[in-house]
Amino acid sequence: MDVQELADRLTKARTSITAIPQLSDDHPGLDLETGYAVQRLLREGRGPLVGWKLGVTSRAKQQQVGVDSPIYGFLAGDHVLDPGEPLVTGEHIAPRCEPEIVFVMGRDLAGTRVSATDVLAATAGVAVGIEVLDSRYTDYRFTMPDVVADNASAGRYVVGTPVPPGGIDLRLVGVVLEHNGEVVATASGAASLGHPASAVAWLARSLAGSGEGLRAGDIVLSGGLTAAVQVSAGDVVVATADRLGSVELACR
Ligand code: 0L1
Ligand code: MG
Repeated sequence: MDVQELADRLTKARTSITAIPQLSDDHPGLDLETGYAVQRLLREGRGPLVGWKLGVTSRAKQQQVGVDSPIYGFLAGDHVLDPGEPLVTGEHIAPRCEPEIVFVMGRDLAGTRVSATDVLAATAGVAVGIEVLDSRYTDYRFTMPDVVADNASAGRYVVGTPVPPGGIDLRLVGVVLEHNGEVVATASGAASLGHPASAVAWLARSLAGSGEGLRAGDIVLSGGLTAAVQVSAGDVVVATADRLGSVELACR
């Protein structure tokens, strides 16, 4: 399998805003390891990483897609939306928004034995965020290795104002997702692997497998807490979390 050629297909799909068939159509042997090898190649030319995203962190979603593990992707500078900056939907293939609890790392954290407690101790702040997912595959048809190769459908993200994590039980943080003024989904932090910090600990342990880790200042999207809503120009999405405040994303 030519991993570089697969990465080139995905980069072309992203930059030309044109969906492609899932890679596994041509390569039924595509496995998760190869998917991550493709994903690593996508980082080239994207500048320094600003952090990471977790995907498929809820048990419901894992069961739905028949896996028992989450996945991760990278965040580069061109994924960031500043607060108040609109999402230009025409820059994406089929954007969808989901609410997340976001971690801002206060110090480096790496190793195969990182726990949720270690994560919380290394966290400078937590915030509510909105992730914009954008699959490069036609009609969201993909296997788990395909979606790993496609950087876990990373599109853009916006983060609210971080607060220190001390004294907040992130499992119990209630989250409300509004789409054009209507509440479309609700959840609590426990939807992400039982505790958002457990999801981040899984990420740190997984990165250790390729000799990487979390660095001070990294942003980590700890996993969508509700189903994602499809958005188009003119829409407004608001994510609100107990103790963490709100973040709004206007689409044009
Ligand atoms: O953040 C995620 O959960 C990405 C994986 C799911 C793939 C998708 O819905 O595009
Ligand atoms: Mg997400």
